[in-house]
Amino acid sequence: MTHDVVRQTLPLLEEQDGRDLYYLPDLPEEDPYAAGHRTCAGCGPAIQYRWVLKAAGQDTVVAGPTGCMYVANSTYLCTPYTVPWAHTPIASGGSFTSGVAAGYEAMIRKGRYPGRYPNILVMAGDGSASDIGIGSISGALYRNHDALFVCYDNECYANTGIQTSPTTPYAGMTTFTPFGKAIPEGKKLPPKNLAKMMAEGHPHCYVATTTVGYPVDLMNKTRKGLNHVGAAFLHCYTPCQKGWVYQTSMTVELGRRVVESGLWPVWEYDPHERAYHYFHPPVQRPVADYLAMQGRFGHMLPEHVATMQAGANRNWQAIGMEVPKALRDLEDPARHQRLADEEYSMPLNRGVGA
Ligand SMILES: Cc1ncc(C[n+]2csc(CCOP(=O)(O)OP(=O)(O)O)c2C)c(N)n1
Ligand code: SF4
Ligand SMILES: [Mg+2]
Repeated sequence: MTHDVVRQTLPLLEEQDGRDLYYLPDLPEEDPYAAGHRTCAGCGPAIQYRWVLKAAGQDTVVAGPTGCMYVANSTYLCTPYTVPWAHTPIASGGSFTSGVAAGYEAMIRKGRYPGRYPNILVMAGDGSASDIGIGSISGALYRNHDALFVCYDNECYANTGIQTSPTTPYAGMTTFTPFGKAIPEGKKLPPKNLAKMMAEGHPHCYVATTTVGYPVDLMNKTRKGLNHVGAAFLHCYTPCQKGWVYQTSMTVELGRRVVESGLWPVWEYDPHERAYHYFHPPVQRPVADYLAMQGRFGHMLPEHVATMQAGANRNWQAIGMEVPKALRDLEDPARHQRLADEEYSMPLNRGVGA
């Protein structure tokens, strides 16, 4: 006799007039990622882990490939997880999670697991999801296992000493992309567009991008990804305080500025409509407003800032937004100084004590 697999539907949080994209007064009380881990102060991935798991709730099984969020969260006999969690090798986040999903399906069908189908997710770093483990995640998406595959993107291999990864931005300094006379920008290549690769390559999957600057957006996309019957991929921007060198309190502010400067388009791909839905931020600002907050960009010369602005302007067009003349003009290197000497607007008071 086969048994039905009963799936859960998580309710979405309200987004009123776009305001709640920023603020979430009533977070769910449950905390499957509790206090007591050892990540750096202001760690973006830790914020993302907490919000994703709050959105997923207690009936959740989570996997974590090797990276900061494995090492800092799994000291012997000490863990912040109040739900089942497993470490996987860095290349195996996708295949391990496929196995968990297939295992629960089979056990429920055979009557060997009495509960509902749990929320199954993996949170892999950018080194894992966009590089070493991309094959196993792509395979899991292609086979359409019912699970959520999250990439927490701190734009470097942080745990092994801040080395460059495919998602490290142009001119982002890492220990493997130092700047000097031969290569003054540090990193020459643009970042790999991981989320678009996943959406274009697996058109039957729910795919979305988000940042730690938008808690409601992040939590709702987590729930949409888990509610989607089949595979879903979420790409989340998560600043790394240690690797990027910025004021500890600015993690969430960076999560908004990266969007407002056109460097991280926020969107959702709907597999039923086969269409992208882009978020159009109410503020458009120069890239220098974002770059100048971080030590990893301090070496940039005027031509590098101008190159970055040209890329951001292309992104604005790609998501269907006008590029204001003031931002077009900033494609001219003559409009810039060395980044270390650039002026930038101080963080706005958004009412969250920044
Ligand atoms: C096959 C393999 N190669 C290299 C490593 C060494 N290693 C451990 S953690 C890590 C960094 C992972 O980077 P990422 O996935 O971006 O996570 P982060 O450390 O940034 O959180 C590396 C390279 C490994 N564990 N396995
Ligand atoms: S090095 Fe970066 S990603 Fe790792 S714990 Fe510290 S802030 Fe978080
Ligand atoms: Mg990383």
